[in-house]
Amino acid sequence: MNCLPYFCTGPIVKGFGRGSKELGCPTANVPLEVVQQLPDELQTGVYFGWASIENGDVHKAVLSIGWNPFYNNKEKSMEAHIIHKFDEDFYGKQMKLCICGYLRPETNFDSLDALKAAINEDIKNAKSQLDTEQFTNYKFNDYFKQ
Ligand code: ADP
Ligand code: RBF
Ligand code: MG
Repeated sequence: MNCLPYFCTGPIVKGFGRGSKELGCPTANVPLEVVQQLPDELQTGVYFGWASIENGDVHKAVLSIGWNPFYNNKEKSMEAHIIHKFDEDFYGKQMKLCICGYLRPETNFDSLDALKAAINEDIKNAKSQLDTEQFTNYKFNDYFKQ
């Protein structure tokens, strides 16, 4: 995809409240306006990249962009699971993202367990991709500096 890496930012809003956190996979959601500004070439699907909160440390992340076929959402959404253990929630804070690469299309699953397993696989793939020379340098991009 020509538009990658793609840098964007937005405040963190309440998501669908489906208990992603309870699944061990909290996802920081951004407002619809931010989703609507994504370039058309950025097809829906699961991505890996880098993320920071309020210009803090830059962490690895997996992102889901689209309509979540498993839940049949009406609105397009973008949510990021940051691969880091935070001590508290950060609703309202500013998230910066560098979307680096595409992992797979969004799919429907037979069960929540199957979705969870796919997400765990995504996290594994994201970690190893972001450790490669092609993607590791974006962590230090000026975009993440104030
Ligand atoms: P919601 O439906 O409101 O998005 P989630 O269950 O997806 O709720 O939890 C998301 C919230 O959890 C985020 O907005 C953020 O404040 C918090 N959070 C804590 N740790 C993380 C993390 N590692 N990645 C993403 N969000 C996290
Ligand atoms: N939702 C889907 O319906 N299909 C998917 O393939 C899918 N993949 C995801 C991959 C990642 C890495 C993440 C963080 C979320 C994904 N989601 C997907 C969104 C998921 O349904 C949403 O985070 C729920 O809130 C989880 O309970
Ligand atoms: Mg969420």
